Amino acid sequence: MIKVLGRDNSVNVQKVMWCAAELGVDVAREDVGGAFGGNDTDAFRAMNPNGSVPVLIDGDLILWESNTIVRYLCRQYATGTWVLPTAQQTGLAEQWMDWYIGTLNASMKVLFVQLIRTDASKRDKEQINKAIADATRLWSILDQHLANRDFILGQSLSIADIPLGCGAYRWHSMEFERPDLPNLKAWWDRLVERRTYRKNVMIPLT
Ligand SMILES: N[C@@H](CCC(=O)N[C@@H](CS)C(=O)NCC(=O)O)C(=O)O
Repeated sequence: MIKVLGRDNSVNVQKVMWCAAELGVDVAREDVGGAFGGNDTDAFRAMNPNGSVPVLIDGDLILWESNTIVRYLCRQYATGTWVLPTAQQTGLAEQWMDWYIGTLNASMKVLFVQLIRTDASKRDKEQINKAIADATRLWSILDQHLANRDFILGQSLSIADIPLGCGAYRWHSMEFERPDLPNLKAWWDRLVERRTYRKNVMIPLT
């Protein structure tokens, strides 16, 4: 069976677990990283020299980088609407996946570290306000894109929704004054309806 190494409260592990669940692929997850440790051993670093989670093991294949793992799962196991029909659709899906990890993730990470991992007395308000402003500007881009679509590529959930969907849980669950982004909220509500999303992504923020 496919194995995923990584704690369930990691946003990057959540991408992989949610994607596998949507594809109907059985995965055995092992707690590694964070409070569980185990990601700084020689054996782990032989698999992923970065010492980070997730790591996926599928037969002889060992893969790290969450977006890459999601793409691999899709290429190898997708059926039905999860098979992207054209290079154009694949390009658009990957654009949104990489936009999350390469652009939006920076401000989301600051918010997460400040609001979840830092004691209230030690928070940096200036950093928080800047991160809210940056993230708002970026989530607004997705909000506009979703004005006439149920999901990021259109009618069906796809890998394009996976990284941003994981980030959207954090955006809608952390405590701060959130701007009104109705299309984004409606899309997030559609994700929350899915049992796979609730089970693999909506895990208490710690
Ligand atoms: N770009 C990598 C980032 C991986 C990463 O930073 N993972 C974090 C968890 S979200 C990690 O391993 N942190 C150390 C730990 O959990 O001990 C990916 O997308 O997989």
